[in-house]
Formats: sequence, structure tokens, C-alpha cells
Amino acid sequence: MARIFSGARLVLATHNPGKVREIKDLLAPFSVDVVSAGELNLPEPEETETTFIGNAQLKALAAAKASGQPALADDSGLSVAALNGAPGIYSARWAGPAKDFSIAMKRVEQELQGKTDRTAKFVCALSLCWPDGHAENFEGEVRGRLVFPPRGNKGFGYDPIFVPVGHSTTFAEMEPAAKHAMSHRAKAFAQLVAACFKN
Ligand code: ITT
Repeated sequence: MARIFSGARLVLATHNPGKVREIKDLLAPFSVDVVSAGELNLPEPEETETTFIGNAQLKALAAAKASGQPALADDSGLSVAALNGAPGIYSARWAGPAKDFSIAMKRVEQELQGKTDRTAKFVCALSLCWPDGHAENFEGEVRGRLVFPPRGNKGFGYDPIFVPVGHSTTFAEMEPAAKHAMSHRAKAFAQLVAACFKN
């Protein structure tokens, strides 16, 4: 049995404003007061694990212990088939210290030169942790293909080069609600809600 989240306040253990926006949207139907790690000035822990779930749990646990409140972390990334899953857990790092995703998308395009397979997936691991160290972990993914040059300005990160299966527009060309209906984050979130949130 998963542990039920019954508090009134949840710390979002992320410093990524794109994730904060999306997770706040996904949490909107629940009466939860959400505060981000950035707003609480919590430190950004180094991501030393080798899996999405490992890094999500590391971030959630650090924020739960530092704040004394339950914390939700998201570790996610783009996994490109022809690049053996890269950038994967290194998705943020490909954007460099300035977090410039035009550089990261350019690198993906360059590394794909001479390869024909453009299939990729986004993966999202969510970890909900309590100050006593208890963790509940979930993972979702969405499959698609990459397009160049980047298109659209609605999402964040690698959204401008990712077209989900069955669609012709990139995540960055879609309205947020359309992305939420199918995204890796929404799929992980649905599992989290089913397991840990009472209706
Ligand atoms: P936090 O660790 O503070 O949450 P981060 O940006 O460093 O922020 P990650 O380590 O999980 O987060 O890096 C994942 C990167 O993958 C992220 O910076 C995005 O650029 C990319 N990414 C994840 N989800 C995405 C999405 O829905 N659309 C586009 N890019 C996404």
C-alpha cells in the first residue's frame, strides 16, 4: 500500500520554472498549497544517481528533510534511440551552465547527422518523499520523433524538436492542455495521484 499524502502543503523540489508551471497545472484540481524549492531558497543537490528514479528520489528526499514537509521531485529527460538513449539523465547538462536549450537541441541534431532513425521518448520520474525518509516513486514516458529545426515557443527544454506519436506538431507548438493530455509528466502524475492522493 502506498502512503497517502494528507498534508495541506507540498514542496516542489525543482528549480526548473517549466516544470514548476506544469506540475502546478497538474496539481490544480487538488486542494494543495504548492511552494517550490526555489521560493524556499533550498539548495539544488548534485544529481549523482544513474537513473531518473534515483535522481528524483535524491532531490525529493533532500527537499523533504530540509523543509520538514513532504516534497515532490521530477527527474526527466529526452532519450534518443539512435544515440543509445542519450542525453537521458544528462538532458539538463547538455544545455550547459547557462541552461541554453538551443545549444542542447543543436547538439542532438549534430550527433544525429548520418543516422536515419529519428525516434525518441521523453521520460519522467516523480518521487514523493516525506521528512522521515519514506519515498513513493513513479515513471511515465511518451514516444515520438525528432524534427529539425526547432518549432514553437510554448513549452520548455527540448519541446521544440519533439513530435509525439500520432501528431504533427511539436510539444512547443501545442497548448499546455494538449501536452498535459499525453505527456510523460502527466502519465507519471496520473500514477502518483491514483496511489497517493485521496479523491
Ligand atoms: P530540477 O533538477 O531542478 O528539477 P532540471 O532542469 O535540472 O531541474 P532534470 O535534471 O530532470 O531537471 O533535467 C531534465 C531536463 O530534460 C530538463 O532541463 C528539460 O530540459 C528536459 N525535459 C524534461 N521534461 C521535459 C519536457 O516536458 N519538455 C521538454 N524538455 C524536458
